[in-house]
Amino acid sequence: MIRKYTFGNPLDTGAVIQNVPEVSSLNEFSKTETEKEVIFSCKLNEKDKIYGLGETVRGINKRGWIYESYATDDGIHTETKKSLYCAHNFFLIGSDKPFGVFADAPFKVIFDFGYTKSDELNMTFCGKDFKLYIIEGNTPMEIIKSFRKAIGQSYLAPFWSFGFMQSRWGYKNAEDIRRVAGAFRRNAVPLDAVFLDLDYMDGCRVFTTNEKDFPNFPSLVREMKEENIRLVPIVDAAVKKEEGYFVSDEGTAGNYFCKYEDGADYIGCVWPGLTYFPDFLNKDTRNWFGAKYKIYTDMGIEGFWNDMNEPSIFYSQKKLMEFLDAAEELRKKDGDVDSWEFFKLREDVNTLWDYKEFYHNADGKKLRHDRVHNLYGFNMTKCAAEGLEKIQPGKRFLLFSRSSYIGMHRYAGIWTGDNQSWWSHILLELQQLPSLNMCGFLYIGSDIGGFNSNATEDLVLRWFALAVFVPLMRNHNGSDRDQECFSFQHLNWFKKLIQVRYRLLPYLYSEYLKAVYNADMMFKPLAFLFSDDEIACETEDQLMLGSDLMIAPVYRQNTQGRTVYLPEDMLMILLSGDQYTCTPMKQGLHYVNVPMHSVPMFLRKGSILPLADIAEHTGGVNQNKLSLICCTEQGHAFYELYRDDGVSKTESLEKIEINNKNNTAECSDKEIKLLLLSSE
Ligand code: MIG
Repeated sequence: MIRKYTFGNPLDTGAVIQNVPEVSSLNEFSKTETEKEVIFSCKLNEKDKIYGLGETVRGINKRGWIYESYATDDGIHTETKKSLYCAHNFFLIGSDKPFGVFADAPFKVIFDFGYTKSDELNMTFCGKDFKLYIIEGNTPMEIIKSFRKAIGQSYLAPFWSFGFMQSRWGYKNAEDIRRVAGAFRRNAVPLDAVFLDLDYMDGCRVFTTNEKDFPNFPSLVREMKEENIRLVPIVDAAVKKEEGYFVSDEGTAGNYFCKYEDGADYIGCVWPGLTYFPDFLNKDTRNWFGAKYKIYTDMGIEGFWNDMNEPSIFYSQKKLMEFLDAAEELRKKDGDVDSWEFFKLREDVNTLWDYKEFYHNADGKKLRHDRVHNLYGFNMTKCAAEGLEKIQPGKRFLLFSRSSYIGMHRYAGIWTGDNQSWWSHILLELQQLPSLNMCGFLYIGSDIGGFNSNATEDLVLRWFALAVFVPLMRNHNGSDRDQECFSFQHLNWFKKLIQVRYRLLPYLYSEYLKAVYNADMMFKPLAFLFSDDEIACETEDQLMLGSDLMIAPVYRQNTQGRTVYLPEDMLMILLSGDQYTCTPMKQGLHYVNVPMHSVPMFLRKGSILPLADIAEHTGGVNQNKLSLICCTEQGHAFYELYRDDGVSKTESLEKIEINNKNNTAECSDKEIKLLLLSSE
């Protein structure tokens, strides 16, 4: 059951697409109105847990911190941060009477989850036009499923985008791309895509290519495709301001850019220098910008990542000038500047100030950016998805974005931005997975090895052993030290880990499809399945992947393995390349040894883990030959495999039953050859 409560005269954010009955009051919260804000409060019982908020810092249980939903380009994701790149305003209170909340507002919303007072929840809307949805259900999963149905089916990523992908900010030319691709193929390390960062463009001008360093770009795309490697270019939100550059000219002529209050085009600065910002809240702008992706699809491109769409603004000319004037004033003091004056000056050029400087024309309505800020990345990526659908109807493209709002999950995935090569960020990724799933984002992932800071080999190896389970499996890096697997000592260990990914693909894509079609979560906290088990409910470094498999990656340095909590008897499987071992384990706490080249996972009783043979790219995965690891219960095990063509949007879903009774395996699809692996 969902109820909607409307305050003021809100804009349709596009998040909820189901008709929801309207109510005029809410009994879950008390309400306080101030001049500019509306605050909703409720009491928290000692044992209540709070789940959700998608891409945010800290644990799976969000209680005990204050979060600000306001898309922010911040590359230092420490546990004290309040905002990251996205605005995912859905959460649920898990108590005796659980309920979910979706704060549907395009401006800042503050979630104080027991931060100011440990037994109080306060939700502050920094504006007076919004919708508030309350979702009831008996269990967290019931609540999440109703919410997910209300916001619509999640984006379907192509099968190839579940392959391993390599990226780096620093591949400067076509030779770099060939070198990287060549290293993977020569060493038979599986790979499906290489990403192109800023350098493939001509001076960071969107929708161009750099002819000097990437001569004959389409032929490079073709050459790679022949190796079964796709190239995935970055698309930045801002457009270089430059007469004669077609995107700049068309944008100014068509009134497609955000404007100052007086109607002049707003100018900021990002990578290309001075830039305009497409007004993605405007339908005409969306049609125009979305159609531009054809420039790349005509060159053979099938995937994109949209960046800098919070939007990230380094500075604006206007603010920079004010800053320089202020600095000039201080110069008169001859270096004898009061510390506070100095700090104030340093902090003065910031994006927050600029968000109040420019306006959107949302199909006739003039809206100041800060009032609708959280919708920018969503609408950029929506326009890309809609553009791509017009360019090649019915085709699944890879598309993911850095910034997003709930609703964007129908159009694309996300990656979690500029994380760090920190051990704690392996755990952060794990903890973000279920929170993102709750908000509809299923095609997700973090930069393996960390984007900022220098990584060590053991960190990257351990990170891989988590990433083999995550839909978007991409090693990306922007620091000095190379972190491709061939940059370290033990390429063979990395190879074994990546091979495990390809063995898991039938299971992973199946669990992904199930989550898409059943409005389910691919990754669940243990608490959602073992709600009577107090230890399971507090376990935040293990997850359920689907309902049959538990994952527990190692995320600490200098360890041989880790302690794992089993909420029930399970079968531990250690996969490494084409090798595996199985160990039945009893309910309880165990220390398990995990070699650097191995991936541990735990299968529930009565379940089957189907494995493909190793392949060097997704096209080589034979879905008609599956090896089964069975954890039988009274001689019986079962798995329902979801499968489709992985390419087209038209539904081709097959549901295949795989049964194992008394050591004979059967499959409802007679084409599939089954091989029983021993779980002794
Ligand atoms: O200001 O394009 O998060 O993945 O490599 C940095 C360069 C801009 C931020 C993205 C990162 C990407 C980088 N971009």
